[in-house]
Formats: sequence, structure tokens, C-alpha cells
Amino acid sequence: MRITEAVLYDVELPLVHSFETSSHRKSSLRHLLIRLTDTDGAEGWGEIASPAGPYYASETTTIAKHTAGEYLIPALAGAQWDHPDEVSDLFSTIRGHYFAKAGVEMAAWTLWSTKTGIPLSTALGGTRSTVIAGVSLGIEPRIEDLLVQVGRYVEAGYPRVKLKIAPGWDVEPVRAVRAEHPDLDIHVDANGAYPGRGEQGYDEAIAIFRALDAYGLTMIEQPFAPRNLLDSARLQAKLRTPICLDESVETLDDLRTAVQLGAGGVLNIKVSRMGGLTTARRAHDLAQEAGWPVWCGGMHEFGIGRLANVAISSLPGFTLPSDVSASEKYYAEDIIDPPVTAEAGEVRVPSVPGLGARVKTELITQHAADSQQFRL
Ligand code: OSB
Ligand code: MG
Repeated sequence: MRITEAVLYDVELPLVHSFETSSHRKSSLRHLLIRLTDTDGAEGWGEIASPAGPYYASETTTIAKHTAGEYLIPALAGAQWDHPDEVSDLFSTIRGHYFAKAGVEMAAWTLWSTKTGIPLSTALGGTRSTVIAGVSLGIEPRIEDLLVQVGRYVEAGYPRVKLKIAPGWDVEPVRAVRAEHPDLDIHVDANGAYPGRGEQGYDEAIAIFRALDAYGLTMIEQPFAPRNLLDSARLQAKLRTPICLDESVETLDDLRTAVQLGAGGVLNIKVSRMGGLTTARRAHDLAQEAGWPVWCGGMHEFGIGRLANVAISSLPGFTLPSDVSASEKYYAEDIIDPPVTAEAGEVRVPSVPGLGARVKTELITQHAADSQQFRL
């Protein structure tokens, strides 16, 4: 296969319910969508789901746009490839920029899947026809508001609820949700908001995690800053609740280090954070060897990135519910048809080649602040 054209759309969609994490609150998402076309006119779509601001990771939408346009798309020019893993290799000399790489590589994967007739899930080694979905709930103004949100998604059949926590919003909301839902699979995600050893508030942070340990949580996600694997390992030794790593693991080397240090026991595999489906699949294999269960995290993806998340979640090591809730949790109208839906908390894995849904180009154009075309 050889790519002859790429189009990059800069698209913003409003969220149906605004979302607050330990770092900031957002009410809309701005992602880049990319369409690749090859010499035979076959097309593939990908999504660059980096957040607009540099809070989850340093790679913002504007930076990703620059990286894709100046480095990644030009690297495709003239390249002949038979498998998307080779596209991933084309980017190997470019350091970091995992979100941008993931989106461009995803377009290569969906194009390849369409052309070969092999469904994305099958090509990745998927074994499930449905994946179990969990919801991720942001910080709310009051505990009562959080209880309404939790009740709503439990009612809809989602079997797992993840609660965002931050200093000042941790033990109390968890206690309240646990009191109303004694048997619910609950996990918390701090997005690295707690101070590490030597920083002010470390002792309080440890006391909070010890208190959280009593609520039967499935995991505590990313308690400390991304690079702070040592404090994560120290904390893991003190808790029975497994620590899950998200921001800490961008590369397979990061994962090997984390496993070696005992910095956790669960991995959140985000296709975007790890630079694409190829690395995500390798991380799954490595985690399986290490005995770490995995699940797929989300970045509030539009339908394209969401379907890639569904495909990777069908692999056998994804034994915990993934953040692949239905499109309607996020957007009034998704950019794919049909949108992703969940029934009793399960999302069906498409069994057809390609993305598994039609991309609504008209809607994309309507919501695009701009688009750039590259002829290769
Ligand atoms: O840490 O998992 C995270 C959203 C933005 C940035 C970071 C995270 C999240 C989520 C949302 O938790 C997961 C979803 O897409 O529903
Ligand atoms: Mg997380």
C-alpha cells in the first residue's frame, strides 16, 4: 500500500455533560481527524485525541497538528507498506508525540483492514464479540450531583464506575457512592494529582490512600505524577487495592520498568497515549506475560477513536471493563453512523472490515475549524 493523499480536520464537538478532573474542567473536545487515501482510492480514518490543553500530557491539539503535518504525514510519502506495523516503524525516529502517531497509524490500520477484508479486531488478535464498558465520571460541584450521575449509569446497566478524585474530593465522594452501591465495581483515578515524597502533603496523601483502601475499590489509578514510579511502588506495597498506571506508561520500556519496580498491578492501555494500535497490542502482550490485567482507557474520543478502542478491548488480556461507553454519554451526535451503543453495559465489536461504521464527512466538515490537504 502507498498513501497518496491525507486530509487533516480540526474538529470541535460540545460535550453533553461537562467533565472535571484534578487539573481542569471542559465542556467541549477538540480532536483532529485524518483521512488517508492510497493509490487505489481506498480510504482509512484515524483520530488524534490529544486534549486541547497540556494537562493530561504535554501534547496539545495544536502541537499534534504541527507534528502530523510537518513530520508524520510527510513520512508516508513514497513509502510502500504491507502492514500497519510498518507505518508505526516509519515514525520510530520521531520522539514522543504519541497522540499524533496514534491517529495517523489508526488511519493506516482502518485502510488496511478495509483493503484486506480482515476486521480490525481480528487483525489485532481480538477474541471477544462484545466488550464490557465502564463509565468515567468527573468531579461534580456536590456529592449529590455525583450520586445522580452514578445512579444514572448504573441504571443504564454499566457494571463499573470510575470516579475522578483530587485532593479535597476523594474519601468523602467514595464513601457516599459506596454507601449507595455496596456491590458496585468502583475505581478511582487521581490523574497524578497527589504530592510525592519530599513534597508538601505527602503524608496526608498516604493517609488518604490508606483510607480509600478500605472501600473495596477495584483499583486506584495514577496516584502520583507520571514519572514518579518509585512512590507508586512504595504505595503499592502498603495497599491491597491494586494501583493502575495510566500517564506513567507511554512506551513499552515504561511498562517494563513499572513491572520491575512493582509500581502497580494493572495497566490502562490507551491507544492514543501509547502511539497507536501496534504498540497497544504489544503492551497487552507484555502485561499478560507480567500477569497484569489490562483495560482500555479513553480520551473522550469521537466515534473513530472510540471504535479503535473497542477493537483493542476485544483482546483476551482486557479482562477489566474499558472506558468505551456509548457515544451518547459524550456527544449529542457522533461523527459515525451508527454511533457506538451499549446494551446492559456491553458494546458490540464490529465484525466487518474497516472502522465498522460510516464516517459522516458532512458533520465533520460542519464542525471543522479548518482542514488541510496533503498530496503525497
Ligand atoms: O485519565 O482516563 C483519564 C479523560 C481525559 C483525560 C484523561 C482521562 C480521561 C477519562 C475519560 O477518564 C475516559 C473516557 O473517555 O470516558
Ligand atoms: Mg486515567
